Amino acid sequence: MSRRPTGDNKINIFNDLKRYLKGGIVTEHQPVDFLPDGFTVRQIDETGVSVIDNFCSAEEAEYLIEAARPALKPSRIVVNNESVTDNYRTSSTAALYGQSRKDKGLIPLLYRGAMLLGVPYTHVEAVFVTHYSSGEYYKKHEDFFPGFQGDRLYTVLIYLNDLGPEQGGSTAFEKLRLSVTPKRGRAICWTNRNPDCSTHPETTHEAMPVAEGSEKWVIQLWYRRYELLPPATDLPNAPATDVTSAVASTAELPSGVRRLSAGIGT
Ligand SMILES: O=C(O)CCC(=O)C(=O)O
Repeated sequence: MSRRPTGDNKINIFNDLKRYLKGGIVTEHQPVDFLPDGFTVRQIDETGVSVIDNFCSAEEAEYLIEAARPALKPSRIVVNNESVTDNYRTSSTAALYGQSRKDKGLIPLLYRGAMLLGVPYTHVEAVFVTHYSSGEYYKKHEDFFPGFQGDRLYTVLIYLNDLGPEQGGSTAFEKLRLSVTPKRGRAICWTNRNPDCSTHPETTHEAMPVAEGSEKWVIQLWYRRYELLPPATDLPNAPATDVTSAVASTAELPSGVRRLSAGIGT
């Protein structure tokens, strides 16, 4: 026998509707409501890498570059469990989100990455913006640490500026025969480690040298299987937007994403 809704239920639904029309159901984690116009997810053939155009807006990218610029320091890598500067990676890096600094401009991006990957945004590692000047690069590496099982499940790499085909700075995956040209707002993401702790060695990648007179800006988000950072307080409001194209997929590779016949280009 079906039960008629009670008056109380009607009032709750009405209140929820009012809150929704006023700007979304208000939850503690509201910024996830906002996706930039043209946010589009595509899988790149059978590579396991996805490309997300308009992962962030031009305004967000510009803001993050300027927030990072005064804080840049030589990038580091981990060798024998020690964090060192080395010719293997010649870029500069600024910490934007971690224990000591939580730049709120980054939080919507943390939410979007978490939403795509199905993990809470609090599982993200400290977040860095990386800047490459002319000639700078990061040689072949993986984003997981062999032998350490509690680490990075996923990488989301976000390009904050455009580079033309002659300007170098692409991200090259030699084993996957894949090269991605930086485009402002574009992200690429992939899995480093599976739930059974096995790794994805095919994701070896490198940042190719940036050509004379050019520069490159990126953000790396690494999500782990456990919480690393407590939730942020005083979250920013989601900006108003018209989402003209929501999550979509197409067989065609977006411009600047190339499968390589042999070797790696720039
Ligand atoms: O800048 C890139 O294209 C790749 C950066 C990267 O692989 C890293 O920071 O781990």
